[in-house]
Amino acid sequence: MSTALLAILCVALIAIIVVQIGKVNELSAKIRGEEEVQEQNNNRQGLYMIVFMIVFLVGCVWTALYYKNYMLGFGPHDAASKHGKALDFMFAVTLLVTGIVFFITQILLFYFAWKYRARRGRIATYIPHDNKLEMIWTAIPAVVMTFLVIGGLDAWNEVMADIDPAEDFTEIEATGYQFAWHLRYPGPDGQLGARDYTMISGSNPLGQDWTDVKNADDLHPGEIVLPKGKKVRVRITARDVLHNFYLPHFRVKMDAVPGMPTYFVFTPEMTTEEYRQKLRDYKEYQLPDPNDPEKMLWETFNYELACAELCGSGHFSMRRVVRIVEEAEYKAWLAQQQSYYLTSIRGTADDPNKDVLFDFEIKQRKQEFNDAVDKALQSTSAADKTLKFNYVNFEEGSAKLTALSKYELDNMVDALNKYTNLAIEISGHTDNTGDADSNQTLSQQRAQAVHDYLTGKGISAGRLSATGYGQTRPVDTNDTEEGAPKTAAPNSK
Ligand SMILES: [Cu+2]
Repeated sequence: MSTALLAILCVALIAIIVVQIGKVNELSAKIRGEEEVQEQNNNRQGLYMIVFMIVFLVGCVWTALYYKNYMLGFGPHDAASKHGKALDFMFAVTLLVTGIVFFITQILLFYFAWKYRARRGRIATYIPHDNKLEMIWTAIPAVVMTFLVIGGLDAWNEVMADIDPAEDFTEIEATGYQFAWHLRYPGPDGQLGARDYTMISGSNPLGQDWTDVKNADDLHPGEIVLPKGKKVRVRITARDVLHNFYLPHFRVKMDAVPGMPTYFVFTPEMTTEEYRQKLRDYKEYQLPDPNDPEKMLWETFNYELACAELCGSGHFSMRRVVRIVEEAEYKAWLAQQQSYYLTSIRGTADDPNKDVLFDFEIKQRKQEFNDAVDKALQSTSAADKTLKFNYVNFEEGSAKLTALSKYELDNMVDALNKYTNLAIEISGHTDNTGDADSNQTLSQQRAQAVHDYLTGKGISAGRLSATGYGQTRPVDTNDTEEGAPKTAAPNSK
């Protein structure tokens, strides 16, 4: 407040001085003659021009140096991606070229104002038109601009180039909505599954088509984690209004438009940790973090994803942390992520594939089963020797096997064919709802159904026995609707 008052007083004072000088000039002009005073005045004004030029240009250089750490590509604001460095370089070249022009024109402007000030006996030259001059000051800027524009186009084409499918790259997807980013990573298959906006629902935020097997392993992580040094292609889209996918440290910025998928390809070149170590050298980052005073600002630094399109009242909350890590750490992180489909959709009412098994599930279940068989054969404990048919089910209140049960039963057939001296007891169980006697009968029928399936596949009946235990020995909490998991207890002969 007091500074502002002081500034106002200074301005007022200067104004008064100028007015007073004017009055003195008027008075002395009357005494010494108008012309002489006018000439002195012109000389003084010319000198002021030169003084102003020096102060102004020195001020320009000083502020540019003083604030250089606030500019992209300088100081702590280094680009963390390959193309980001190219873009920063272009900015620097443009700044240099326009800077040179700026200094030349400013110096000439003030120098001429001084040199050609009015003097006694000097008459101004009148030049109505000069073709040569017109040519020169059109041609030089045109040539310089051409180089800058071509350089810019070249950089643009390089930055916007799509990926060659033969290249090794990671593809992720970011969907903006009010007010967050929903991220999607391809699972082990490396491919993102199909989407359709009409399929968007509470349980299907991205409208993924669950009948597309590529969707089965897709991940929905809460943060962006990417490996250093590998090309990333980001598919960018929006669910409601315009958003903008902005990674300032990587010089990535692209609109997210509903109904019009866009993309951006970039290669992160510094891990978060490396960037922090670099920031450590700058005193503006050697201050305690206001949110975590135990740590310095450079220690708590994170790359971020922001929305760069004012998309509504919660716009600010679209920030997400971006972590760049070494390849090994990335793989470990990826291995921890779980498929959205398998954890949230598979087997629920929203699953259109309830009656089908995916190839990878068949393989995975076979592996699980074979491991259990191997364990049973090696172990002496009764618990290990009891194999549970996790995926054999019956229709409700009946001994009719469901269609999907055959996969696990076929695994059993394979195991029996492989270990020819293996014999098993098939035990049938039910839950304890309903009448004990009928449960007993049902469990016996169900054990028999499994027995019949196996003999139907060529296993000799002599190696199998089937017993119903009713509800007397519940195998586990019956979480299947059919209510009757079966156990098969292999006995080595
Ligand atoms: Cu937004």
